[in-house]
Amino acid sequence: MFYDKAKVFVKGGDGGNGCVAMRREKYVPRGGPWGGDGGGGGDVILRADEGLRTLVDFRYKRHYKADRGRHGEGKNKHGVSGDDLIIRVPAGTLVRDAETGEMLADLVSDGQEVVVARGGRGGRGNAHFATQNNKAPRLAEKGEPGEERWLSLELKLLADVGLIGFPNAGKSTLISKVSAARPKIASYPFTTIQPNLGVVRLKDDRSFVVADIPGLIEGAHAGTGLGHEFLRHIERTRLLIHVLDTAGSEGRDPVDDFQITNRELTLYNPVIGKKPQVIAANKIDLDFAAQNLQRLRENYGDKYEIFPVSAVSGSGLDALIYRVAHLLEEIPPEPVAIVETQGPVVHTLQQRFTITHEEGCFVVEGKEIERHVAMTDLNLEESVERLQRIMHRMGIDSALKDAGAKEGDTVKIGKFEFEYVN
Ligand SMILES: Nc1nc2c(ncn2[C@@H]2O[C@H](COP(=O)(O)OP(=O)(O)OP(=O)(O)O)[C@@H](O)[C@H]2O)c(=O)[nH]1
Ligand SMILES: [Mg+2]
Repeated sequence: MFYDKAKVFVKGGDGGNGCVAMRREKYVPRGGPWGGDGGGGGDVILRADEGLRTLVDFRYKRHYKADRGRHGEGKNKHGVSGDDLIIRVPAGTLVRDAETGEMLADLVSDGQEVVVARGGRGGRGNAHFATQNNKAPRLAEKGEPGEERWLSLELKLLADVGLIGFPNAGKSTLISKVSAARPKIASYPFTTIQPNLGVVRLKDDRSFVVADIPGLIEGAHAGTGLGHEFLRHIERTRLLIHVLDTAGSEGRDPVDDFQITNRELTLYNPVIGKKPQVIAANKIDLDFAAQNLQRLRENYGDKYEIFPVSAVSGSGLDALIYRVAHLLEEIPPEPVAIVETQGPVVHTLQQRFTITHEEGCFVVEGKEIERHVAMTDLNLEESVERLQRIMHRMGIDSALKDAGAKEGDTVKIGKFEFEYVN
């Protein structure tokens, strides 16, 4: 099976900081705290889109960040929330956390969404922290940092277009010219023994997937040659490019070749035989090609579009692929059938924090506490005091003691470093 893969970095927007402000107005003596909350950061969301077929876009842009929340302001003014960032991916994309391999979503149907990085909460302004004892707290939270992670995206490629034709007609040469696929090319039959997939990307951003399969010969439907084994790979394509050796360089006649190949297709599977086809009249650079092109036009010109091309020199290929892209827009994609659908993603509850110890330095790690540290303005004494209360509540104090922390030892949590006091 062929997969298109991409690795992208996503980061939710940071929350805005809460504000420390005191009410100071005429006629309002000793006003209370008046600092607004920061706005929440935007989420990064992946959304399945049936109109997209490949992950090529992610080769060019790999970093995605949602908007941050604005900071809170005085007069209790709350910061505006950051906008979510919606990234469109093809329907059928599997989304995993690149580091842990955890499956986050299997985006099957059009419009299906998954939040891959949450925006941070806005920090609360000092208005939230007033108590009986402290009516004018100089204390506010910083915004919570947005979640960030690397994602691995994986898409089972379904070919939109199949290349068919006799061995040596130039199918692999053609796919190598219009896509990044690099199949083996040689002047003997059955050079291709495995199908190749290539993504064709047009200048106007449209893209489609082409399958190059081994050549078909007479009797292919009954197992002669190699091609029959691979015909199933083009069963779900929407259109076929019938590649002909217009020069008849093997001593055959392209007018006959066209008929023979089509007969084999229909005998193998009438559905494939009925797929729309365009003719790539290849090897137009060689002698006799012009004559044979004329004959092809006389025989098939009224039923099929014929594109004279040279896969080797590249001439005529643009006209062919732009026409194919246009035709594909009129043929709806086959619905993506994915059998093993994952249920909703369940996050396992993790141990809240861990403590490691090295030469008088204790390092506390854990998402929750690190988040609290990130949200604390370490320059504000009251904020730090509040952080200490949180650590106490989470049991970090006693865990440090159990781990052997003594007066004067250093404790590190994220960027926060302090001396342990008993
Ligand atoms: N002169 C000329 N030679 C071509 C052209 N296209 C392909 N060839 C040559 O034809 C030979 C066969 O090309 P391939 O691309 O391997 O043909 P294929 O259809 O993939 O063949 P199989 O994999 O065996 O089915 C190679 O020697 C190519 O260089 C063309 O436009 N002009
Ligand atoms: Mg080939």
